[in-house]
Amino acid sequence: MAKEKKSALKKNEGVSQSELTNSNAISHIKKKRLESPNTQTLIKHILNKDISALSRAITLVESNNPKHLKQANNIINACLPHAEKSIRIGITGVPGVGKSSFIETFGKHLTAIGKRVAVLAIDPSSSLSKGSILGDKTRMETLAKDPNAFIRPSATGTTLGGVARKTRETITLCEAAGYNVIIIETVGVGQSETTVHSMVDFFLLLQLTGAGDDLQGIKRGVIEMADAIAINKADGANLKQAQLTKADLERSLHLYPEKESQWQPKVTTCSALKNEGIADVWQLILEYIHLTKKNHYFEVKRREQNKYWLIQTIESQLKYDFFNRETIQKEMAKQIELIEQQKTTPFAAAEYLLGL
Ligand SMILES: Nc1nc2c(ncn2[C@@H]2O[C@H](COP(=O)(O)OP(=O)(O)O)[C@@H](O)[C@H]2O)c(=O)[nH]1
Ligand SMILES: [Mg+2]
Repeated sequence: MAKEKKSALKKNEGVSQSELTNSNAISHIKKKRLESPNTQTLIKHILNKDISALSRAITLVESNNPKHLKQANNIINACLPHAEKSIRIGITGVPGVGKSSFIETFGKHLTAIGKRVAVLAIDPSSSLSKGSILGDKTRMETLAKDPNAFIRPSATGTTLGGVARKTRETITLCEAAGYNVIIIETVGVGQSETTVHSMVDFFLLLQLTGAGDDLQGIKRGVIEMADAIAINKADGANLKQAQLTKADLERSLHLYPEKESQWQPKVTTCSALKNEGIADVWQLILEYIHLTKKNHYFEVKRREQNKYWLIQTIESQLKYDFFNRETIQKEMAKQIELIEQQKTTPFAAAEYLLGL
């Protein structure tokens, strides 16, 4: 056994081989691999719908290396004129409601009718729990194999803002690569719904039967953002209850103020597992697009979103630049100490730091 191990030809099945290889060499190769593609070649291949070029460009967008970011910016600028010809859909709902299962069935429906679908995810918790990504990948197994679908697990980042910016840029890249339906999944917690809402045309909330809003942890704000609510798992013994929940929700939606889009949010039932009611959701979205293109809300919203992202990007860049300055880091610590000793106030300290 010991002798066998020494042979270069021996392959250890199921065992990581990395410790047998020079890790410096690996990182060198990885670096080269990331650096080597020429910007113009990448752009050309992305516009030719080449998935590996698209993936590589997204990796550049997600990188924190300034050189990669510069290359990413050049690619995005070249892609921009080719983007925007898509329908962007945000999907939210509490963990376990069936978002991934829904996207799998919905995505298959879309590719079957000739659409090219890109699925992105915003999950601020994904850097903490890798489990959810793994779970999603297996739930979208058939869609992942579909040549007309592209699934990209969520970018990891230190802040939701960072992840969001990367997702925005990834949308542009996907659109330039010819994907005409972009689906963005978010977990139903925290701020991520607002972020996703600010980058999509249509916002879909998945709900479960029975339980009230409070029980499902859905905030009023999220219901207000929804253009449609689909009650998932409307199958088997659950079907009747789903119909009741639908009527309930319809009643409560009427109490919300009219939307700027002039669209009356719809409630529907579906089963991602049984592929029932899925095509209806797509019909709803088409109705919405038809209405908002006719009343021009569609373009207005996209323009507003662009403005929002401009301000957002400037704000986060300014903040980043400020807090990363060496003098600020040094002086900040001093000022905090002075505040603790009650020798200065937070406002005076802020004024002092901003003036440096
Ligand atoms: N009965 C039924 N179960 C479903 C349906 N959709 C999803 N599920 C199940 O609900 C669980 C959570 O689904 P998943 O797609 O991972 O939810 P996510 O956390 O919202 O992405 C899984 O066990 C699914 O098989 C459905 O339409 N009907
Ligand atoms: Mg999921």
